[in-house]
Amino acid sequence: MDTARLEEQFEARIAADDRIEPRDFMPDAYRKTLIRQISQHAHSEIVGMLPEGNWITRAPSLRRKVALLAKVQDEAGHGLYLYSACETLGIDRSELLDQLHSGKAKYSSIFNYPTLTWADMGAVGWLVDGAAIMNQVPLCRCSYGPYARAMVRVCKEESFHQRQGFELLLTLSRGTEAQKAMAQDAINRWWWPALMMFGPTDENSPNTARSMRWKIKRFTNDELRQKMVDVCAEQVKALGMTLPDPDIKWNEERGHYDFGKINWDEFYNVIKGNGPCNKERLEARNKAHNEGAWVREAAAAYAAKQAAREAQSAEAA
Ligand code: BYC
Repeated sequence: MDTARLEEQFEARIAADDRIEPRDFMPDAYRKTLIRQISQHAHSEIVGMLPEGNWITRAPSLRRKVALLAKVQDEAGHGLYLYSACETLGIDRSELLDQLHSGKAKYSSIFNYPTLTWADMGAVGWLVDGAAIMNQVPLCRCSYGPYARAMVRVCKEESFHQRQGFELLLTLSRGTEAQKAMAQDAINRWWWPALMMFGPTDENSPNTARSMRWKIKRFTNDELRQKMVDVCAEQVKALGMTLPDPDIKWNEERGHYDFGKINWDEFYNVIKGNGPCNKERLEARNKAHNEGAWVREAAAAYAAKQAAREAQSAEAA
């Protein structure tokens, strides 16, 4: 069948809400954009372990430590499902890791900010995982099967992460004046970077229109950002805290909260590699990868030994 006919069939399947599977025909550009998005997503999960990993040894109680450890372990798992989903598109994991370690690949801007106090564990859970859920629930309906299926489990776990963050902030918000101030300071620092997680405005987003047409993305960056503002503007009231934006105001006509201007210069600066922690994050990932070389070598040697044994017993049989 010629390519034009195959592309026509592909478009018809997308229009019918069919799932595209790894062995199905897909246009090159669809494959490329999925590799781009899924690999950036996988890298984000892996780099995303670092800001929280920073607080595991300093958690204030055993219960908090167990919850934080579980959350960080979940993120490692999410990274692994996502690398596997990406590999179904015909790219090798080692190539993806090289792209991350060399600084060529992007990962979420949010993980280039430092976690300065214990309250940041609450703000990250509430706002960063909150933004992640907002973005990822629609990805469960993504047109590419392996990505959509990976997202189902990821979202269940993200929901637990978000609630642990909110509950942590709620506890601080009922604590001493110093604890309340620490919670408010964390919210102030994480609010704007969390809104930037959704990506550039729709008019400055080169990939959105096509990804929406292919049903990879189901909502635009601005639509999801607005949903996030609407949810958080209400939830912050339960904490007795405020969002650091004097322009947040309910707009009856739009049926949404209006909000202030995002500092897009800051966003582009961070994704270009000049955020507060970009260098530190890449160094930490490179160090972990190099120190893990012996594990990969041992696993490969073991696999080769097993394969040789199996070949021997197959010959003998
Ligand atoms: N940070 O045309 P656009 C997590 C890039 S993991 C850095 O709108 P698209 C979690 C974008 O890649 C969170 N780069 O792109 C983990 C593109 O660059 P390239 C990660 C960004 O793909 C652990 C350019 O800007 N979640 O939540 O249509 C602990 C133009 O953007 C960012 C995902 O990855 C950013 N914030 O839309 C806790 C979800 N935003 O590739 C939590 C899956 C944009 O052209 N990804 N860029 O060089 C997506 O949904 C989409 O890729 C995005 C961007 C909405 C992020």
